Amino acid sequence: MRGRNFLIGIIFLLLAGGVIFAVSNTANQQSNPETSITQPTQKPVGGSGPTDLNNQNVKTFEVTGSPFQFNPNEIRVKKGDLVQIVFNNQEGFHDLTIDEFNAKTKQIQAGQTDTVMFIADKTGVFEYYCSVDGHREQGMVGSLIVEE
Ligand SMILES: [Cu+2]
Repeated sequence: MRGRNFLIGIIFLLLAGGVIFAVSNTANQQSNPETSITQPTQKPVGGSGPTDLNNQNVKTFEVTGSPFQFNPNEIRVKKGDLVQIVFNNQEGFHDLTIDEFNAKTKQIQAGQTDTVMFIADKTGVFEYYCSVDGHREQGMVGSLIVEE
């Protein structure tokens, strides 16, 4: 009689353990999609840029390059903004450079994309340009306007 109770006890414990395991497993599965949704939005940061994105106001711009212009050729931000420029090269061989913020994409072929990030920590009008030989002189420039 005692042995039988013991056995029932063991079985009960195993069942209870199995139920707890199953419950915690489904709980994990339910919370997983949430974390995989929030993670990408927290790290759109590519390449060389500041890593502490907390409390930063991220402004993202898509700029396309072609011979010999940028579109748009004017970007307006506020001082302190974390600026992300996604440079899409449509035609030719180009980059996007802003000397004052040490921002520079790779020089890329048509169809390629590169992204730079920087903090617009000073006000003024700054030129972004293509640093491939002669392109700046041919008008491949734009204005980054940082307002107070
Ligand atoms: Cu160029």
